[in-house]
Amino acid sequence: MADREYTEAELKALADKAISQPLVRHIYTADPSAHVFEGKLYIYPSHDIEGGTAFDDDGGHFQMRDYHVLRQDSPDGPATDCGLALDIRDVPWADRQMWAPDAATRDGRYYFYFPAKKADGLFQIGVAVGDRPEGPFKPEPEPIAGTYSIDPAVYADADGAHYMYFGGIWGGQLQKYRDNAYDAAHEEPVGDAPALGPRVARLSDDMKQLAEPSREIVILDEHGQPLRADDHDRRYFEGPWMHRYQGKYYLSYSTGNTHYLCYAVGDSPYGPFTYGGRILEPVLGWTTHHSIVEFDGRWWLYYHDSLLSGGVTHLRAVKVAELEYDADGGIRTLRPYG
Ligand code: FUB
Repeated sequence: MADREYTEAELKALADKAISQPLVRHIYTADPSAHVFEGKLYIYPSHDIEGGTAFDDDGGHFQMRDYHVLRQDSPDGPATDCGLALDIRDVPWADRQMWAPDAATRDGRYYFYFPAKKADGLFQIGVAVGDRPEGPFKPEPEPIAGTYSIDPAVYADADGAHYMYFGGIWGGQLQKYRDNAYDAAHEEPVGDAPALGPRVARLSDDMKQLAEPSREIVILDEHGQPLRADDHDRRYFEGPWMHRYQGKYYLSYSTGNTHYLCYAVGDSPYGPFTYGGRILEPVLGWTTHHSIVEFDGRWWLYYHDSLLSGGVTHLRAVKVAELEYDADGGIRTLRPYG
C-alpha cells in the first residue's frame, strides 16, 4: 500500500483486521531489529519523527535524529521504552537521517550499528559501544571503513563469527556503487540484467571494522539464475536480515517499491540464496522492514506499519506476529490485515 491519503473508514477497517498492535504508542518506531540478549527481547528500531520534509523517492522525509531501544519479556507481552540510546549530536561524522539500526554482542559488550548521512550527502554505517543491551552507546569517531548505503544487520553465526549485511537502493544509494566504489552515474540495473544484491562482510574480532571487503550477495530464481533487475516483486531492495533455521541460512529482505517482505535460502552466510517466497504482504505505508527472531522455540516476525499515524509513511509503529514454517522449511505468508 503506497503513500496516499486514507479515509477514516479505510483506516478503521484495517485496524479492525490487523493481526498485531503497536509495541509502543508514545513515540513512532520503525525498522525493528530484534534479538534475545540476557533472556529478554531487545528491539532496535528507528525513531520516526515529523521532520517537515515532503515525501520523495529518495526518502528525504525520513529525518530521524536519535534512537530508543525497546525491551520485552516475551514477544506477546508489553514493551518498555528503555530511553535514549544514541543521539546524532554525539556522533561526530553524522549529519542527518539516522535510519534503520541493528545491534550485536560479544564478550559482554554491546555494539550498536547505524547508518546516517554525512555532510557530503552520502550514507555510511557507524558503530557505537555500550555495556548494556539498551545502551547508552558511545559512538566511534569515524564511520566503519568500507561500509556505505544503509540498513546494517549483524548476524552471529554458530561458530562465533559475525557478519554485517547492508545496502538499500534508491534513497539508500546502493545503486551508486559497483565493486565497493562509488560513481554518481551508476543507477539501478534494468530489464534482464541481474538485480543488485545486498552486501555482506565478516566483522573483525573487535566488532568495529569489516574484516574483509564486502561482497555482493546473489539471489537465484527457481532455475538457478540470478533474479532479474525488472523482477520487482522478488528482487532485493533494502532491509536485509539473516537467520538460521534447521541448518539453512535464510536471507530475508524488502522488495521496496512492490512492498513485500521476501526470503531466500542458502547454505552459507555469503550465499548464494535461492528465492523462497513471501513472508508478509504489503502493510499500510510505503516501507517494509523487519527482523526474525526465535524465542522459547517459537519464531517471530518484527515489522512495522503506518496505521498508528493514519497512514503517514514516515511515522510508523513496530509490531510483532508469530511466524510459521512448513515441514519443508518454507515460511508461511502473513497477511497483516487478515
Ligand atoms: O527508516 C528509513 C528507511 O526506510 C530504512 O532504512 C529502510 O529500510 C526503510 O524502512
